[in-house]
Amino acid sequence: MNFLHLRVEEHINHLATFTSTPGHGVTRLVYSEEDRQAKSYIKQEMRKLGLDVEEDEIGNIMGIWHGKNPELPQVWTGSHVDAPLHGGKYDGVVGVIGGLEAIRILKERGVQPKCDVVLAVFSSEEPTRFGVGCLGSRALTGMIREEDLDRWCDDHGQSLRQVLESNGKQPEKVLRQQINPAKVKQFIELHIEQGDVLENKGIPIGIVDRIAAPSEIQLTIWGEQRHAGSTPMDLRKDPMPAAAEVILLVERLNTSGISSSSVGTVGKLHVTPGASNVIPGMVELTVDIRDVDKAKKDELIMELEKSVNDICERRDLSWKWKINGNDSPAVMDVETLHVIKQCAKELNYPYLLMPSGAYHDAMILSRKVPSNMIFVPSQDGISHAPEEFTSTFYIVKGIELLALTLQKITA
Ligand code: HGY
Ligand code: MN
Ligand code: MN
Repeated sequence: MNFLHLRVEEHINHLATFTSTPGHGVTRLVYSEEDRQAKSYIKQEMRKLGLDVEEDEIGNIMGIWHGKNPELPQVWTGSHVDAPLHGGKYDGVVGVIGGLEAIRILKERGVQPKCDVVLAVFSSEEPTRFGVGCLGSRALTGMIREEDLDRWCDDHGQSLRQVLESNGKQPEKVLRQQINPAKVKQFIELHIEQGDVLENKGIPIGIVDRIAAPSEIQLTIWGEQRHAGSTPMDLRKDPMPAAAEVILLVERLNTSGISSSSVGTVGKLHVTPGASNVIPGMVELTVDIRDVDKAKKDELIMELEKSVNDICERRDLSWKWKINGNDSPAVMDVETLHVIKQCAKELNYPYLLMPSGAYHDAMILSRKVPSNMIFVPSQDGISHAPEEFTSTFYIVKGIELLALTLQKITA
């Protein structure tokens, strides 16, 4: 066990203590106290490593390692530290501490990069709070519109604009703080695979060639709130059975053969008023549908919306369909993908070219900057759960590959 292993474990275990559900996984909602603590830890570690630390209006953090010629376009690496509800210790964190330790490796080797190397912690990668993910990287790539500040709300009805203002931030500035693609030549994100392909094949490294994109939809169905006992079945306008039909439909459409690569989940269901002896007046559910094939994903969503209309019409219910996010799949940069392959060969690390079923900040950054991802295996393919685990043995391999790749593309 060498110092790098020890530092990786120290970072991961320390960051895991910043959770609002201790003992039940890592829950770290954006702009929560735990999110603030995690970011403050990373800023401290960046400063200890001699990086210049900056923070922007939406909470992205950039640790800058100045290169010999600051005029040259920068190379960025990094990921996120926010976590879903009862998530794991590794999602996002591996890319942040991995970037930190990769920079340390290069510094200890006496490497002097030609251009700046920037370690980024993107704010709000998880959709947990606002229903759509990657807010930090969307802000940096100019993908947040004025109306989004008001339409993206958390479960308390607080809009992104209101939460930013209550954190002393200026929402208008969020709309203007984009990176200049001419000044950033590359982004590379180290991340856990969050699936079981690498583990099943016994391969330590994944090199991502494309990223499936999500569509995040909020469906609200209204009925009539009535007594569960005295209301005859034929007089009910119960939104719950309608929601049940929709939930089954999401599964059926994604196993129907319309697309061979789509997946669909209803992860949230909120019933109002939520009493056992009351016919609900309102049901809200979220639909998350993803695919590497944009046309097929659009077809699935159109099909689903049409069916929701038929279900609600037949049951005489009203409904609202709110698309929070509707991203296009991302293709990774081919030129740097070959550099990563070359480096993996040099290190004698077997690797697999593969798609990512999960989305990442690299999906958003790739709209403006050539982007790539390096995966390390997830034990049993588990992620977004307390059982999420990736051995330090694999994380260190990912860091060494990231370090060698950064060294080559900044030489
Ligand atoms: O949902 C995702 O794919 C990412 O973990 N936010
Ligand atoms: Mn995640
Ligand atoms: Mn992630």
